Amino acid sequence: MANSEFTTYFIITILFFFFFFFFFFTVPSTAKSSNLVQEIKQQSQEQDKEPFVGVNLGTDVSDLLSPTDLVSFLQVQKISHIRLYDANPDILKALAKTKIRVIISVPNNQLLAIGSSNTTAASWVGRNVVAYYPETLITGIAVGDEVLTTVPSSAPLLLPAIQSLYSALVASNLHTQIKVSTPHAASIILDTFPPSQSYFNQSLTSVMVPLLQFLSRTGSPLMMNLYPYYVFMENKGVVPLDNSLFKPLTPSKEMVDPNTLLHYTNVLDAMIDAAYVSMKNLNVTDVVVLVTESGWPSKGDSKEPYATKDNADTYNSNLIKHVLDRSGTPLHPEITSSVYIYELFNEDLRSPPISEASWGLFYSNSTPVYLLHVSGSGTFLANDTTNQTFCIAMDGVDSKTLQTALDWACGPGRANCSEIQPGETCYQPNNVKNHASYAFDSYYQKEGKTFGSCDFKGVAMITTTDPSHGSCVFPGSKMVSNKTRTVSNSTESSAAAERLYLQCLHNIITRLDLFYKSAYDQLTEAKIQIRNRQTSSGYKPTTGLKSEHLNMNPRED
Ligand SMILES: *[C@@H]1O[C@H](CO)[C@@H](O)[C@H](O)[C@H]1NC(C)=O
Ligand SMILES: *[C@@H]1O[C@H](CO)[C@@H](O)[C@H](O)[C@H]1NC(C)=O
Ligand SMILES: *[C@@H]1O[C@H](CO)[C@@H](O)[C@H](O)[C@H]1NC(C)=O
Ligand SMILES: *[C@@H]1O[C@H](CO)[C@@H](O)[C@H](O)[C@H]1NC(C)=O
Ligand SMILES: *[C@@H]1O[C@H](CO)[C@@H](O)[C@H](O)[C@H]1NC(C)=O
Ligand SMILES: *[C@@H]1O[C@H](CO)[C@@H](O)[C@H](O)[C@H]1NC(C)=O
Ligand SMILES: *[C@@H]1O[C@H](CO)[C@@H](O)[C@H](O)[C@H]1NC(C)=O
Ligand SMILES: CC(=O)N[C@H]1CO[C@H](CO)[C@@H](O)[C@@H]1O
Repeated sequence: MANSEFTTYFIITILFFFFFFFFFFTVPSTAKSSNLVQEIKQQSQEQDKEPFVGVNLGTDVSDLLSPTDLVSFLQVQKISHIRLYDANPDILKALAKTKIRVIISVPNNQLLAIGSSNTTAASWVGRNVVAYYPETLITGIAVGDEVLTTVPSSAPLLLPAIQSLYSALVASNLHTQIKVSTPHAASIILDTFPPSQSYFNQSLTSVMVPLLQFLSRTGSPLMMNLYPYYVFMENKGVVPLDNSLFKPLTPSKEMVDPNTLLHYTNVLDAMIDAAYVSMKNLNVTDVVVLVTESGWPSKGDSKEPYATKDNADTYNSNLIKHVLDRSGTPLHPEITSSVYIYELFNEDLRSPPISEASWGLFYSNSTPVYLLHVSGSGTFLANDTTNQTFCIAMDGVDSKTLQTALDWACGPGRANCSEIQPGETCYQPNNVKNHASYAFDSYYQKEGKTFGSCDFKGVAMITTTDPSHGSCVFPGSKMVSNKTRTVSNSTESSAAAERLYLQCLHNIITRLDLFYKSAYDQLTEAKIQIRNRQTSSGYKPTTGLKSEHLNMNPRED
């Protein structure tokens, strides 16, 4: 980071501190020994065993929400884990008595002070941890950020700083609840693909060996900032975009590790396994990888054509599903790494390139940058726009096939098709595609948008664009309908619905059989494919992927 940029950031941080200090000084301090706190603590310890998705909270934002609004926003979005790049006292105060767990950070510019004095480390812990815990559920201290690659001159201070902070936690008897570690750039690992041949840059061995031994001894995670985006950008032509975005791949496109014959369907898993292999090379096998940053920018200049909302949406949606699926990695299916998405808000104050200001899931006013597709993954980010998905008919499907699906939806599918009857608000345009879209969406919403309820034998697709038009409001839309019905009109419509139902029924009886049979066939076919995939091993490996400096723009807060 350039000096001037750093200075700007520093000044802004100071300003924020002052701002929050004066305005939120009056937040009442809370009683330490309440039952609620005990309860929350217990719950948090149980929940911490499950893999989770958290978010990074960078504050280079011109109009950041106030700490209390921020915390309400996190709660509404069901965000339960955050990482701060500092130990912002007002945010920590506002998090009190919530179930939100937080990793706080020692900025790189404080390493010198903390690494060279046990007293400074102890007072840092007193001021930033003991003062808030357990009302605020601090779960970890990230000491510096990408120190070994961005400020190598501070490398000798890293372990002393970590150890002093740990000692201070021990003195307060908080070392079992709060873990100390340090986030690394992916570039400390060389030869990421195939993962089985990865190793830590040997120039760093003298730091990595004692660090890993510390992590192992204290049950702390190896923190890694892993960006398939940069791997893709620097290895275009070698790493397929789909592979970076967790999209399903044809077997020929999967990366196969020639030494282990493990199949890698996505770059992130390969990067995580590379970390496990690198640790094993240093004889450390009991340290878990925690992904402290991962994400995809939604906007970039002409040099970053893949920084689009669509790709960012795909990456982050698939990332969330991948973590919550708990399927681990090919090498360690039993361990699913938790991931902190980089990042919650677009940080408009970050300097160019444009992508630097475009990693957020939300704009700073808390409106979503794009609509994630994570329904079916529990409640995480549920009140984002994730519920505003619609099911519509695909383009380019012949009308006969669509009609069959439409008949099924309005008949046995029990979709509410009253609005697509003649004279009703969604009747126009009067074509099978429009009517099918309405019926599909009705069915999809009625089924709670579960996985598979928007398929209709492959002729339906999920969209985040509200298909409502004119006065026609789709079932999934939150728009308020403008129409006012008279009694006679609604009677007419239910009569019409009945007519349609009867009309459909005779088609259905013959077609239903076909529908289920074909669904069954598809299922059988899929099962056979899965079996084949598991037993075959002869896929051609992708050529070796050299992991250069993968994280090009680390934060240095
Ligand atoms: C800090 O304390 C540890 C033991 O807790 C000790 O080994 C180390 O020498 C101390 N460092 C300094 C700089 O005082
Ligand atoms: C390994 O680390 C050293 C020291 O930080 C650095 O100079 C070198 O470029 C790194 N090697 C690679 C291949 O990244
Ligand atoms: C790891 O263990 C092997 C076998 O015990 C040993 O030869 C090697 O030196 C060890 N490596 C490190 C970094 O401790
Ligand atoms: C069907 O949809 C219409 C219009 O949205 C609504 O008035 C009606 O109550 C719905 N019918 C059922 C059975 O849900
Ligand atoms: C989103 O949809 C799910 C399932 O339909 C529902 O349980 C949940 O309450 C909805 N969330 C919001 C915020 O509407
Ligand atoms: C409802 O009416 C308002 C004002 O007439 C219009 O702006 C809005 O688009 C209408 N909504 C729908 C769903 O038609
Ligand atoms: C209701 O029906 C009457 C006559 O059948 C028609 O004139 C009127 O436009 C209808 N209203 C709506 C909202 O469709
Ligand atoms: C971003 C967003 O849609 N927020 C909404 C979440 O849900 C609450 C209450 O249901 C609304 O008030 C927010 O506007």
